[in-house]
Amino acid sequence: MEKWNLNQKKNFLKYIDFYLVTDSRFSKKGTFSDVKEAVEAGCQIIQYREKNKSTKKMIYEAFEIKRICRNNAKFLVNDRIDIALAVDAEGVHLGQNDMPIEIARKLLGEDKIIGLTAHNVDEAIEAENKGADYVGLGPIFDTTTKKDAGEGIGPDKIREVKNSIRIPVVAIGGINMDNCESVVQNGADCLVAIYAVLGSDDVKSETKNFINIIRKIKIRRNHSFD
Ligand code: TZP
Ligand code: MG
Repeated sequence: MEKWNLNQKKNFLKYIDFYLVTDSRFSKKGTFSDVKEAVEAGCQIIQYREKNKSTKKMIYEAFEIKRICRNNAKFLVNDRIDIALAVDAEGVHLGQNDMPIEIARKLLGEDKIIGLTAHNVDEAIEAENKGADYVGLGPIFDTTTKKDAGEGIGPDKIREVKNSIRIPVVAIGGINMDNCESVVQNGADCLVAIYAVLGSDDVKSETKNFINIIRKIKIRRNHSFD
């Protein structure tokens, strides 16, 4: 895997649009197949997220997912700094109750991507001030994928958060093909859709559908700012 520097990292994050988070509960053909298909479709970030697997199993799966991503997608690990370090992943995604970001940054170094979950403007500003590379904002809509996610905050909140921070905003939670337009229209830089992609019959074409619609709306959105 190519090594990169801080500027390359920041540049990469400027142009993200669709981000896949794995979830073996919904996978029809297995997580490796999901990742392969999403990367083939042009997905730029894969986050390995598993809540109930042994560390040994997770290390094995993380190595394999990193291999599948190669130079075509960045590979992050949810929560588990130890696994990210063990497989030399490109970063981690942390929740509000995970390892404090200052400590995670010391362990991982400046070149790694650290994303932090935020539910509101205050948490987003704090995440930026503490050195997060992007904010994962959500849940935008109600979702059953994450049981303790709470109620959807609504797409209007994305604009509020976008107006308060400079780092990219990755929207997550209950996003599907029918509501993703409002998410991007309200300023999201990137979005995650777990069930909408993994629960579909064709991960590759569903990923492509998301990427196409996100890019189309971004072009329209950018023109309307002219
Ligand atoms: N964090 C906030 S909502 C969520 C996570 C991991 C789950 C999103 O899943 P889905 O299926 O796209 O609603
Ligand atoms: Mg977490």
